[in-house]
Amino acid sequence: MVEFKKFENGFEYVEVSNSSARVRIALQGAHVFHFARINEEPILWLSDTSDFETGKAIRGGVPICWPSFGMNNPELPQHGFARVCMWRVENYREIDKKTTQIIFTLKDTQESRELWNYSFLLELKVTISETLVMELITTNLDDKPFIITQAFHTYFQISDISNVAIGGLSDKPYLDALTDKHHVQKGDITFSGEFDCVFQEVESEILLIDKNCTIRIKNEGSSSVVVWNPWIEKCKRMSGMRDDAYKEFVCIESANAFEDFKILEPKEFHTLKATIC
Ligand code: TA6
Repeated sequence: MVEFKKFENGFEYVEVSNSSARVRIALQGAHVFHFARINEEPILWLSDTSDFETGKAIRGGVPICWPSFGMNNPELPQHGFARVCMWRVENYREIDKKTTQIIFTLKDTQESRELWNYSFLLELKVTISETLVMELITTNLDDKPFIITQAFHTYFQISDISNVAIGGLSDKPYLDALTDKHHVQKGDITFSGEFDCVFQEVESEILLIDKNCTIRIKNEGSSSVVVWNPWIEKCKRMSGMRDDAYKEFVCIESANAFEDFKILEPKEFHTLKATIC
């Protein structure tokens, strides 16, 4: 079932439910802000102080960073502009009783061209079953090539930051964004302070190992993964989250960031795909 809904302030979202799971996706940013299997706890973290406000990114869920990740393109706002644009629902269909697919699109506007002077089509295909699959397809509709960096900046709900480990990144080179230094990861990641690292050359599955469950993240069309937790001090400075919210989430971001940028020639397209199960 696909239902078009609004919060009291008029902020619009789509709720998709089937016999496997339920998701909620805001039209602003095509932002998936809820995903839970039926009778289970949410897999995505959503800040309980996040405002659903026009022009402001939702804190939690899956912000889409596009056409620039972080400050990879310093001429654009942090994480680009797609997360605060109004997308359109293009199509939806029930594949079977357990699986629903919905497609959102975003095209360039006069406003977007003032920030980034290219013509493009951006599509987000979300397939909902016990697994959440997100595909972000960028097509260059311009007559000149463009460069993108991007990410599904996914916030995962966890029992407590002290309980979790992240597997699948051992032996991968990474840039520590806090020190701007390059290292190689040894073993699983655990957290005891602020963490903001960009892993490169990642082809394998990533595991988010919590006390009572393990989530698997498989990325395609991407070889970079960002792992982020703000920890105590940065959390206090962050907008849209409680001071101790850092205990409740970790971001594992399916990306094309830094050296993993993509150049698209006219008419070319690229798909970034993340499968969460
Ligand atoms: O992906 C990690 C990161 O770039 C952090 O450096 C960080 O502050 C964050 O994303 C959240 O960014 P935002 O613009 O959503 O506040």
